[in-house]
This record gives sequence, structure tokens and C-alpha cells, in this order.
Amino acid sequence: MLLDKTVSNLASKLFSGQIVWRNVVLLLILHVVSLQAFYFVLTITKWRTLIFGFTFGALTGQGITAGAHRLWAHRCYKAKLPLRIFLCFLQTVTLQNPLYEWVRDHRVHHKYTDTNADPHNATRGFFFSHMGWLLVRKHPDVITQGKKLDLSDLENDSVVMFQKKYYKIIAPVLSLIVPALIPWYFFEEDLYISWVTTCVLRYVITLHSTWAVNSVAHIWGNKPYDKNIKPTENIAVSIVAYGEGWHNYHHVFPWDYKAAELGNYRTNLSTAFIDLMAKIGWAYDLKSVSPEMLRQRKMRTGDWDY
Ligand code: ST9
Ligand code: ZN
Ligand code: ZN
Repeated sequence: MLLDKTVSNLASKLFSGQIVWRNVVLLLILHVVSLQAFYFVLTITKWRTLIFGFTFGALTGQGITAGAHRLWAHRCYKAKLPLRIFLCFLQTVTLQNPLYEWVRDHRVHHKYTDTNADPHNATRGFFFSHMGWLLVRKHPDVITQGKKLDLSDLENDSVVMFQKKYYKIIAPVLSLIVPALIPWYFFEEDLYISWVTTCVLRYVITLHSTWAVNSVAHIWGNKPYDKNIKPTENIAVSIVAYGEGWHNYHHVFPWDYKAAELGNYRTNLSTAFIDLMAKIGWAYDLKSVSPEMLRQRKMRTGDWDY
């Protein structure tokens, strides 16, 4: 069923000339090289390179979750300048579009979830919502509705606007060159092995962890807060995406800095990070939902059949 939908979606795009072949080719190369990187990881990559690649990659994930998502897209909390710079740096390394664009697409996703105006509309099937949406032209409704959004908070944020202005230069350098130099210089790692591990494999893993929120957590899982929408609660996604898989909750209460009702730190590493930042005073005004509001909403729209 899902496969049928994917194949027919792809076929109709193919014949209407809407496939963006540049992206198809780039993502294909990226995935083929990442398979080679995986083989190296199992055989010849130095353990220090692995530790560096894993730790650095894991940290950059916070640039998406605590940064692009909870700070900039939803304004769940406020952050002082050093934290905004740090999160912007991490998000830049993930090479997932400038914050301005990332946030704009995400806001339109929330406002028009799973309709034509949603960039990764999950009613178009698993593959489309996962990565297919980056391989084809956007539905015109995404652009029309996106242009109506208020993005003045981003336009007034010097960190976001600086990144937007220089993104095409700084992002490839920070994401695809600098990380490879570290194991090469400090651990005498072979430069190519260092590159495929710390740049290509790291990038592919972060992309799929992020994309899983739009695909897996819009298809599989339960709906304790609103049974009438597609987003679900999915623990596997929460683990790989630092707490962003409690997605039924998140779509109902997008302003909650925890993006979850319960979510201990193990399944919500972004909440752990934001709490830590609040302790040192770099994050403040953390917003969350009151138990009473939560109870009422669950009673009204929650799915009690699971
Ligand atoms: C990537 C992003 O992967 C992933 C985001 C996922 C979000 C998930 C969120 C879930 C929660 C957080 C989870 C975190 C988990 C983290 C785990 C960590 C361990 N509104 O875009 P164009 C305008 S990126 C208003 O070219 P096309 C636009 O301004 C990966 N306007 O559309 C422009 O106008 P103008 C790397 C909009 O031609 C015009 O429309 N990147 C909007 O249809 C054309 O824009 C890639 O792979 C809007 N929403 O092309 C591909 N959108 O000219 C990058 C557009 O006036 N993208 N406009 O400026 C592309 O190549 C293209 O965008 C395209 C569409 C081919 C996809
Ligand atoms: Zn969603
Ligand atoms: Zn969101």
C-alpha cells in the first residue's frame, strides 16, 4: 500500500518533470559513500576517530532539536546570545538548510499538517514524508501559505540573519571540511577515512534521525492527546531524535520546551540539554503545559483505545 503510493507518486513526478535530479544524484552519492564509511567503521577506522565523529555528530543534533526546532521554530524558551551562537553553529554543521528556511518550512508544517501546504505531507506516503519531499519541487500551496507566515522574529535575530547571509560559504566548510581535519591532524587518521566517517556518515545519520520525525512519527505509534491527527508517540524516534518522537503531544502543544508530557532524559536528550542551559543561565522563560490543561485535552481528544 505504502509502496504503491510511493511508486505512483514518483512516477507522476517523473513524468511531470518535477523531480530535482541534482538532489537525487547528490543524495544517492551521499548514501553510497556512507555505505563505504560504514564498512570502514567496522574494519579500519581508528577508535579515536569514531569517538570524535560520534560525539561531535551527537552534539550537532542539539542544533536541530534544542536550536532550530524548540528555540527558533516554536520559541519554547529564550536563549542568551552565546547559546544562540552555539546552537546556530551546531545547526550549520548539520547542513539542513539555513535556520530561516528550516523554521519557515517547519512552521508551515505545523500550521497545515498533512495537507498540500505541508512540505512533507505524510498523506503522500512514507518515502515522500521521509526524504522524497527534498527530491521534488514543492507543492504550490507550501509556498503560497508559507509566504503568509510571520517570520519577523527571525528577521530581527542577528544570529539567524548572519547565518542566512553567509550560509552557502560557511555551511559546506563547517560541515564537509573542518570535521575531517580533526582526526587527520590529531590522530593521524587517513584523510579520506576521516572524511567519510566524520562528514558523510555523520551527515547521513543525522538526516535520517531528523527525517524519521516527519515520516515514522507521522505514521506509527499511539495518539494519547489527539486521535484526529496523524502525528504519533514513538519511542524509537524519541531515542534517535532526542525526544522529538513524542510527536502527537508536540503537535498538540508545540510551545512546550520538553516536546513531551513525561519524557525522561534518556528519551529526551534535548530537554536535558535545555535544562542544563537553564541552570547556567543561558536559557530562560522555559514554557510548559499545566497538568490541568493537559488533562482536559486528553479527555477531550485523546485516543483511549490503545
Ligand atoms: C533537510 C531538512 O533535511 C530537514 C528538515 C526536517 C524537519 C523535521 C522537523 C521535526 C522536528 C525536529 C526533529 C529533529 C531531530 C534531530 C535529530 C538529531 C540527531 N514558505 O525551496 P525552493 C519559496 S535539508 C514560503 O527552491 P522548490 C522560496 O523562498 C537537507 N516560501 O522550492 C523560493 O522563493 P524565492 C539538505 C517558500 O523549487 C521559492 O519558494 N537539503 C517556502 O520547489 C522556491 O523555493 C536538501 O536536500 C515556504 N515554506 O524546490 C535540499 N518554501 O525564489 C534542499 C519555498 O522568492 N532543498 N519557498 O526565494 C531544495 O533543493 C529545494 O528546496 C527543493 C524544492 C528541491 C526541495
Ligand atoms: Zn510533525
Ligand atoms: Zn515542531
